[in-house]
Amino acid sequence: MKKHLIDQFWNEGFVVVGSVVSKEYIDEANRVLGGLIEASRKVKSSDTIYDLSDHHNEQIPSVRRIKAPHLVDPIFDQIMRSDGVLNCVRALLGPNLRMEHSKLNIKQANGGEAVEWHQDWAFYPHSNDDILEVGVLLEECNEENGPLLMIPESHRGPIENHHHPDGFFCGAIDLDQATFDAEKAVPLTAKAGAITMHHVRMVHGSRSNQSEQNRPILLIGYCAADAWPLRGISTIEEFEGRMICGETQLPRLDKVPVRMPYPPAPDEGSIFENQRLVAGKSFQ
Ligand SMILES: O=C(O)CCC(=O)C(=O)O
Repeated sequence: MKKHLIDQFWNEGFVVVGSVVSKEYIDEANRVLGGLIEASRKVKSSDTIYDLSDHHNEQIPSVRRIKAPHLVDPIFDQIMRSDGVLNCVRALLGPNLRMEHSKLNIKQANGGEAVEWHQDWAFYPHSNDDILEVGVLLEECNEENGPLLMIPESHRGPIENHHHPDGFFCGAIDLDQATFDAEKAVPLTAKAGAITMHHVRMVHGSRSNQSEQNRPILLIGYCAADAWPLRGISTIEEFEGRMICGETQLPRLDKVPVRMPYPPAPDEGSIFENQRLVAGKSFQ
C-alpha cells in the first residue's frame, strides 16, 4: 500500500484503496450472493445465516445481511485471505493478524436500511486498538446507494455513548448527545473491487438505499494478534483458530478509552436489531 494511503488511514481514520480484489473473485462473490438471496425466499425468519428485514417475504426477499459469510461459502474466505487485502491490512497492523468477524451487508435497492452512527470499538473493546474493518465493495458504491459515511479523525476522539436512556447497550449514538459534527461526514465511494478500511474507533454510519442499485459490502474485522477482547474469549482453540497470518501473541495493553457494552439490549441481536431501540434516530 502506498505511503500516502497509510498516512491517510492514520491521520483521518479511514482510506479507500482501488482495484484490490480481482474481477474473478468479485464476480464469483456476486454469483454466490445472488443464489443466497434467491434461497432466502424459503426462509421465514432470521437464522444463523440470514439477517432478514421486517418486510422480507417469498415474493420480494429482503436480506439485510449474510452472517459470517466466510463460513457460508469458500469465496468469501478466499477474499478474506487474499494477498491483495492482506497486504493492505499488514501495512497498517503488522504481520500477525486475527479475524474478529465477517459479515456481508447488502443494503438492497429501494429501501435497504440505514445503519445509525456508531463506533465498532463500542461493541468489542480490546486490550489495544490496532483493529480495523475492511469493506470489500462487491458493486459500485456511490452517493445514492447508501455508502459508508465516516467522521474524519473521530478515531482519536472519545468513545461516544452507545447506551439507551434506559441504561442498556443499543449500539447507536444519539446525535443530541454526540461530541462530533455529523455534517463533516465523508462518503466512501468507489468501484467494485475497491476496499474501504476504517479504524475500529471511527464514528461511522450509512443512510438507507433509495436507489435502484444494491450496495453489497463484505465487511471483515482484522485485529493485530496482540489485541485481546475485553469481553473475553469462548475457548482458546476458537480464538487461535481465527488467526489469519503470522503468530499468536500475548496481549499488549495500551492506554485506550473503553466503555463496556453492558448490560446488553433486552433482545441482543445484530446491529440492525439492537439499533431499532435507539432513542434518537439520525437517518430517517
Ligand atoms: O453496512 C453499513 O452501511 C454499515 C455497516 C456497519 O458499520 C456495521 O455493520 O457495523
